[in-house]
Amino acid sequence: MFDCDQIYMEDKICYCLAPGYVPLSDPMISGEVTLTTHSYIHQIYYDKSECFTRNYTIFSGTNYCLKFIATLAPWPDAEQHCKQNGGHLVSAETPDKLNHIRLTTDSNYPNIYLGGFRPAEATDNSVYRWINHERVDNSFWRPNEPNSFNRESVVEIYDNGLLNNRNKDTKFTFICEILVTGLMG
Ligand SMILES: [Ca+2]
Repeated sequence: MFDCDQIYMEDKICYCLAPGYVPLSDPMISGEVTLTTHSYIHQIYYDKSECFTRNYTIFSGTNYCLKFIATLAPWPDAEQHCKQNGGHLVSAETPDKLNHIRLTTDSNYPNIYLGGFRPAEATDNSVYRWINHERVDNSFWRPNEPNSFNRESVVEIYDNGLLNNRNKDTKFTFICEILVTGLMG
């Protein structure tokens, strides 16, 4: 998590608006570095009871719960749906979390959106981040991914359990995540 610049409440949800300062090297201006500010909204935490109320899948010993959404939507609409349900598209920061995501998938849908994207400031196609701004681990990708085919810029989990980048306008099902206070029992 970042230090918070602003915190505000909306309904029962507490949001933190944090800046990410990303150095952009311009090849035309050799040796110079400019700073651009990008805002990322971070949900803070719900009470654990929200996972039950909203019928999310629980993984004991974690501080999150997940839900597979069997609705086909472009990636931005999928993220909007998750936000309206108290969270975000899921971030797979660790191998354990990726395994929990695999357990949440539905084999009827071989392509499922997760909360990974190529940041606008990325100059290298191999740099992807999760919604919470952590780097996507290179070992999670399918062989030869992420590629640069068809302006692909967001992350799906494929039926073999590895990641692929896709064009954000393609309609897929998706997995939402809610963060909770404390660990799930
Ligand atoms: Ca791809």
